[in-house]
Amino acid sequence: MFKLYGTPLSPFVRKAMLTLEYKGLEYENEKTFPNEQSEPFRSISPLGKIPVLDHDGFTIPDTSVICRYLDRIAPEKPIYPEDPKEEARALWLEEYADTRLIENCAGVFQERLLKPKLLRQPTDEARLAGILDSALPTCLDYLESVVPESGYLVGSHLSIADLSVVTCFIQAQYGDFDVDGSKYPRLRRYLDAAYAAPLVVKRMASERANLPPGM
Ligand SMILES: N[C@@H](CCC(=O)N[C@@H](CS)C(=O)NCC(=O)O)C(=O)O
Repeated sequence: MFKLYGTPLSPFVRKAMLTLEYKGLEYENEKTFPNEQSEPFRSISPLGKIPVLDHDGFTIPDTSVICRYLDRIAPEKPIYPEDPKEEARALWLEEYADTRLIENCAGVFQERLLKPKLLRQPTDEARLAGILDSALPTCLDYLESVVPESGYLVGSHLSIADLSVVTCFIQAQYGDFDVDGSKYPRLRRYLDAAYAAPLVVKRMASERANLPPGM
């Protein structure tokens, strides 16, 4: 049995959930928030981060490790390309999404939605402007240069690259940010196709149905 510790509004938890769901693996979600300090949680997540996967008592943190593990034990719908160069490319895009892209997409989410609507804290307007005017456009320029005319980010199948990138843009959507198709036509087409995929439609419907009050 699989149990995933975390909260679905975390982009990393979403990435792990999308992987489990893509592979048709049933799981329970153990609601756990970032910075959970309890000793049992810290013992399975030494960095204090979500998500953590529990597979029949075997626990492992970090989505890069979790997704790879899931791919090894449920290889039917592989998310890591066979071809070494394609795999390297997919791993790079995962790394890019997990660092630079999420920093900015989650920043928009935090400043426009989480802080003002849920935490009742003021928006850091300078931070938000820096993201929207400079940091995020730099990411979008880069992605526009690597997204294909159609299809998946790498090769001819969905891969860890798609799961990692799409979860970031879903996060930004919660902060009322979406990609302008007149500036980034390829990325826009790619995201439209991703958002229409049953896997993503289902995940987003589940998230929206469980949004905390005020969000
Ligand atoms: N590299 C980790 C990142 C996970 C991560 O940063 N999770 C956030 C929530 S979205 C968190 O738990 N933050 C709490 C902290 O950094 O202390 C992964 O891929 O799972």
